[in-house]
Amino acid sequence: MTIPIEELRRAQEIIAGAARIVCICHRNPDGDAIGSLLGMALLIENACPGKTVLFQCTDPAPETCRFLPGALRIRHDYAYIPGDAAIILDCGEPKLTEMHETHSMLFDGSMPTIEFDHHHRNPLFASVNFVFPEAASTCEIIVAFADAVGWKITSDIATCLLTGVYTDTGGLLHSNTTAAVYRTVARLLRAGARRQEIVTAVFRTAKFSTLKLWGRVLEKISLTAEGGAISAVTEGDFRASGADYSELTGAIDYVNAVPGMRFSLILSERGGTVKGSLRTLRDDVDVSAMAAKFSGGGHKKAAGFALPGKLKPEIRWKVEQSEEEQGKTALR
Ligand SMILES: [Mn+2]
Repeated sequence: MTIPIEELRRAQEIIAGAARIVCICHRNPDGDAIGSLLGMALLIENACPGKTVLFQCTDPAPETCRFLPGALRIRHDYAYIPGDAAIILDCGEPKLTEMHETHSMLFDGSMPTIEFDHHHRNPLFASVNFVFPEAASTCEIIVAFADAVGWKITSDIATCLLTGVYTDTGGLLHSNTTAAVYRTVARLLRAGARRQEIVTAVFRTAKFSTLKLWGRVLEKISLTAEGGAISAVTEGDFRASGADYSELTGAIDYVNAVPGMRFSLILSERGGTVKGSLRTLRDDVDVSAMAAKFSGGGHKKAAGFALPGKLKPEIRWKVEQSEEEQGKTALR
């Protein structure tokens, strides 16, 4: 991935010309959203003293990411002032910010915006777009950008950015873990990224309520004739386990582990919406196309959608005769 020089120059102009810069990531943020939000906000604060940098997300950082520097500075009350510029991170489309209706100035061209993203159906909605679908994470793009403009990546910033690289590659295990990803990891470790802090907080910590919720997910897996491993969690499951919605993150990788399946799906009930998370391990299945049928999106191997409604269980029973019984029937 090479950062195009013309876009780089325009982005620098936007940043130089703004007194306040608001960094925004998608609602219900994952490690890459939080890592890229914090990484970018701290990079600008360091490189451009005197500028006010706002950390904005509709939802707070998930608990697993609260150890990151700056995580507690995230607010959800951004109010536009003329002269502001925005940097939008890890958002495949405007509505993922959940600010598309309340803050139309972000998307109608009335304020300068820069976006960094790696979702392949991104409609390039910002004034300057750094969208690289071949990147495994948004954090990877930010590392390339910071190095291209010559911004210093401190140990704190490297820790934020490595979190995004790790979470979007499932701990460097997903098929999107290219040589470029390993190069980025090496770059961040040299910059002082505190790898073990990330491993402990993100991959080796599971709350009691999370394990209880995952137990319910695993208990309810069913396999469909179309080759799907499917599970569902209701509001009742969240209540009974004491888990919040964000604790479902990661459970899909277990559902996706059933051998021979084409895809996996977890449906989860959240207020009046049902969220679907899709994964596949196969090259000939595109789950982002499946998600698109339900107005969702994502990547070829990991995608999601949300539909208004509730979950209704459907149980099917049929009587299957034993071979012995069938034999008796045939003899009569
Ligand atoms: Mn991402």
